[in-house]
Amino acid sequence: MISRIDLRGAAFPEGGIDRDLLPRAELDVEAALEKVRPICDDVRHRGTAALIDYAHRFDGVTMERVRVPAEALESALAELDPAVRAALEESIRRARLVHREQRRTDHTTQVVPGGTVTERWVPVERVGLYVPGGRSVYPSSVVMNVVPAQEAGVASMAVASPPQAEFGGLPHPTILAACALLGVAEVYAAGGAQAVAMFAYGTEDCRPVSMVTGPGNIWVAAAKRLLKGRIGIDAEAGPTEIAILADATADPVHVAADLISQAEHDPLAASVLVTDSEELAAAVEKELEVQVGATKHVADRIGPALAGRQSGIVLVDGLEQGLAVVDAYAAEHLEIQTEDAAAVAARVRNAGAIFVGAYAPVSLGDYAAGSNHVLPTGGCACHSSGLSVQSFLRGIHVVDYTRDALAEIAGHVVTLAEAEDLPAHGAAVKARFDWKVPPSK
Ligand code: HSO
Ligand code: ZN
Repeated sequence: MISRIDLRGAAFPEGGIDRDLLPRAELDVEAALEKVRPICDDVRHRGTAALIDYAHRFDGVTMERVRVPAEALESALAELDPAVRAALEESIRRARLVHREQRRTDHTTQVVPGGTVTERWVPVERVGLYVPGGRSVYPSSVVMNVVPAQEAGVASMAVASPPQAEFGGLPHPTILAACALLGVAEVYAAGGAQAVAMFAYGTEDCRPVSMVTGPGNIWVAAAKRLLKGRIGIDAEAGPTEIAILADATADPVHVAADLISQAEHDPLAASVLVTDSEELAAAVEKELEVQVGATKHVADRIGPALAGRQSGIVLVDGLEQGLAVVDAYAAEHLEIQTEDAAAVAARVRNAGAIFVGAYAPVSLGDYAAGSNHVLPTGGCACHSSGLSVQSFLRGIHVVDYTRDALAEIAGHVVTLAEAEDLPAHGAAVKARFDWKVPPSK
């Protein structure tokens, strides 16, 4: 069911191993761009009318308005299963605890007497948060998007989620309930590329936003790529990934269960085990057979995800090679199930989030660890981080120099301006002194 990639005995180059040797899903966002471009243009020009047409075409929904009325939010919350409500409340409480402490404080550096640079952290004024619908109705993703934005101090935020035919053209009721629980009153029944375009360009109902975050399918990713620049984005989310670095001490029952857990999201989801233990690999393979049979979404997601070329068991010679492999892979989620797991985790350079030891499964992070579950996929963890308070802040440099402080550096500024053949740059400094200032040494 799951393939093996045997890297034992392979040379591991100094600069890290070649990513292409490792399994990974291929997602052709570039090809999707051509399809989403006319949709985004249409929303730009026809606004709400275009959104209503696309809801009909893509979601099979006939609706009159895109903005979700306040009463629908209130009744969704009133009807929410009390156990789900309690779990969401605890998830929110823990996420707030963690994200609140991520807030940055402004910092002033005195460069010279009279010359300071302050880095001032300012939240983005208005953001649009996309929450998928259809196969993946995740109220937990509402929490993971809204909490960091709120803790960053974002003043205005709107949520969009696809209209559901089953619920009279509204987004799924648990999504609405989660919004109500978090105090988000501006919600739109819009999905896919058209929802991102609504946020970017604005419509009669929806004021344009400065930034769009949240996971989504390939159409959402393509619209984000297309509109990036006009809006800020968090990342182009791809199919979810779990990598597990495990040795002979790991429990194959846990390892198999965790590999299956993320395969449950998507037939393109990736589940990768990296181990130096042939025995563990064999036991996990056996355990997968047993557990997969007992799970719900076998045929449509778990089966194809585990059998796909994006998943596999990678055999390595030892821990050092295992670390090289997981660093090259840069997984969205990385579990460390080895002896002395915390020490091994501390050596990992590239991962969206790291889960340490036997009692920190990815599912915990998905819902209620306090960490964020909107994380970089597709190897982007080698350069990007998951959603956090920081994602919604901009650091503005505030430069404040007195006359004397400018005079002191004026000579060097003029010299560099001349070296770059930009004499007007130098002149802007000279003009302040009638150029009586001697160039500094
Ligand atoms: N594992 C997904 C998030 C999620 N899991 C939502 C369950 N619900 C991507 O990090
Ligand atoms: Zn998940």
